[in-house]
Amino acid sequence: MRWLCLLHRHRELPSKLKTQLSRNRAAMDSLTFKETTLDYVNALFAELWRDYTRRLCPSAAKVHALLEEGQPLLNDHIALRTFNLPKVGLDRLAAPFIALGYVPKGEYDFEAKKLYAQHFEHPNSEAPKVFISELQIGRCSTGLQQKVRALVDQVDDAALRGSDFLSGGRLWDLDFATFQALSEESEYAGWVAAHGYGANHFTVSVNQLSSIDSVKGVNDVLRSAGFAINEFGGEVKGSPDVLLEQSSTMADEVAVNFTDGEQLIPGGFYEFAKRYPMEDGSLYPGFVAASADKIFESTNR
Ligand code: OOG
Ligand code: NI
Repeated sequence: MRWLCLLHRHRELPSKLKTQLSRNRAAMDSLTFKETTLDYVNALFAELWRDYTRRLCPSAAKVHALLEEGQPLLNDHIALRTFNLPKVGLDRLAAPFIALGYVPKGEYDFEAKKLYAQHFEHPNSEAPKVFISELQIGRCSTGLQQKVRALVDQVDDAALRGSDFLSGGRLWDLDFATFQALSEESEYAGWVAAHGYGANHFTVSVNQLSSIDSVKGVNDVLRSAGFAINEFGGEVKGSPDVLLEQSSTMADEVAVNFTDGEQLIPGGFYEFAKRYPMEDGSLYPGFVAASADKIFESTNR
């Protein structure tokens, strides 16, 4: 197989080799694997984007209108949320990304929020990073555990095969009182219970922007357009010292159908990230737990 990898670097194949290769479909598949995978990655993110803008963060279009400068905005990462029960845990959400070549990179613990998270990167740096967190329900009250188990018990395991569920919303029925009870103990638990699966945010890469070069600058543009910026722990989270600066809007208020009627609750938000180079010159690819802790608050009204 080694020769195939070498060929991969040489786009122009001698015609004799081309003929040999075309006889061997497996070899051709392997040759185009990289491009094909990125197509699948893009298709998955397109689906996540469609759901996010329709259901969780309708104001995303306005954010784009304010920041776009000709080329499409680069998405630094998305974030997904879940409960740590085996049927729906972080690993289940990660599986479709791993199948596309994503690799687990960093681990993060959020003591007070009782959350555990991992981030995933794709070998192709054009692919956005993925941040997945899960609520450690064993660290929560018995009441919360019972409520969350009752929701997840409604889920057919087959619903989490493939990747459609990632932008499929809620897989269980929920009444408003249960949402309120969950939110009282854990704002995060209420959010996942109400919205189910979908990108909680997309993230504009501030590095790409040419007319605005700072996260603070992005905040100013958004504020003057009427957006509320997440001020928990300050309007800019992180610093050049930790190689990452971030900010976010406060989540849109969106209508959710509970079994006993529709209610307006916080949905998704938009994030902005500026990455700084490491010693080797490449941009820091990870996350910063202290900053992430404050970004979570974007859904806390
Ligand atoms: C994730 C918050 C963390 C980041 O960029 O640090 C995060 C969430 O709100 O679910 O996205
Ligand atoms: Ni984020």
